[in-house]
Amino acid sequence: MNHSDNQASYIEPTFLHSSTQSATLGMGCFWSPESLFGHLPGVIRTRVGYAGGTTAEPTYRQMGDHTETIQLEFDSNLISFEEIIEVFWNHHNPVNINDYKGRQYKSLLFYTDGQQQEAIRHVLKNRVARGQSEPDTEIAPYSGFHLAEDRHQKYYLKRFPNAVEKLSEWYPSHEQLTNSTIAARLNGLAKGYTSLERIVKEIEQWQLQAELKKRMVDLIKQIRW
Ligand code: MHO
Repeated sequence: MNHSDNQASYIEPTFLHSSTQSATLGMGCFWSPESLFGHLPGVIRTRVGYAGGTTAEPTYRQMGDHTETIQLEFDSNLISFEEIIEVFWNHHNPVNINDYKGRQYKSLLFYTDGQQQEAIRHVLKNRVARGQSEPDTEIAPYSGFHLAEDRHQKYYLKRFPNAVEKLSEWYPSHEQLTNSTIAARLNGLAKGYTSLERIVKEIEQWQLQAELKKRMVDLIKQIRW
């Protein structure tokens, strides 16, 4: 195969993981939490969007009764839903003082099934046992997700044009960049949650051909931040 062929298909998350779950979370402006979760090994994909409301076709300017949310796909063999929600509660203040921006910045946690619901109960119980207060988070069954505009996806990564330019060799479309695991990690790096060294070490563990991993590492080492 020619090296200029579309290599992105080789690193689509579904090729790497067998046991995937999703989580959808609201914790204020969605830019930072996308970086936060994107840096965690086991997280396959991060996307930002609007959820929890009834307004049809929400946009950033007109999200109606929706909330800014992050949607994660993760490999539950590598990181559990419980770990995800510990990170969620440890990294935002769920109290929405004076209903600031209405529902836009609500602390919101969705579950997709009974197991996730049970995991939430368990984490809440442990938190209370540790003396932490009951968070003022709305907990609800998952009811859908509206993908936000491209400019909001991987927001901090996009502050670095050279990173976006280098990644476009592997991920030519917005959609591919949005869905990319590497872009999620680098979005975490752009916000200071991880280091290039940690990302490289993680890539070396991935179940991919050695040649592809080498090319991927070479590419991200060329990025000028
Ligand atoms: N930091 C922005 C919020 C953007 S976030 C996508 C602001 O100060 O308005 O809600």
